[in-house]
Amino acid sequence: MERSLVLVKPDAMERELAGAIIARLQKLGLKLVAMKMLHADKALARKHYAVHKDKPFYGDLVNYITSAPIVACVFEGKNAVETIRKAMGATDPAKAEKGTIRGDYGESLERNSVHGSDSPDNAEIEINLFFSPEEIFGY
Ligand code: IDP
Ligand code: MG
Repeated sequence: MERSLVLVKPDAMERELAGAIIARLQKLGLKLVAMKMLHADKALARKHYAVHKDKPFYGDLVNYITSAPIVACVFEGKNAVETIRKAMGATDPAKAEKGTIRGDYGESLERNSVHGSDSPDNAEIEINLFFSPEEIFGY
């Protein structure tokens, strides 16, 4: 069974959109198997965005995701990664279709409301950064 890590980013948290975003993902037939609110520290953020460490926006990205509390979730189901990526829409909200999370809620490339894992392998790595095995439920 495939899993994906979802983060509700600070811009969406500020606008009280966590529930709306999680509800959209639950309606896709995916199972919510772990969830927590946390204020990520720089070390966690740097690891989470390690694939981008050589990009010019890496520092800003780490500062942004650590700027306020976020909600982290694990969703499980068939094609969870691709299903969530489709529901999120394009990285840049200006290019994301209406009806997608970023198309409807995103404010800018940085303030794009949501993170979703980009592959099943990266999902497992990301999930392990945010959750211990006892915090993930099968039911
Ligand atoms: P993704 O979130 O759609 O997987 P990634 O390419 O993995 O997109 O980038 C991670 C995050 O970094 C994006 O969600 C976005 O907020 C931010 N980002 C991506 N490209 C840029 C950029 O060119 N400038 C500033 N921020 C960017
Ligand atoms: Mg990505």
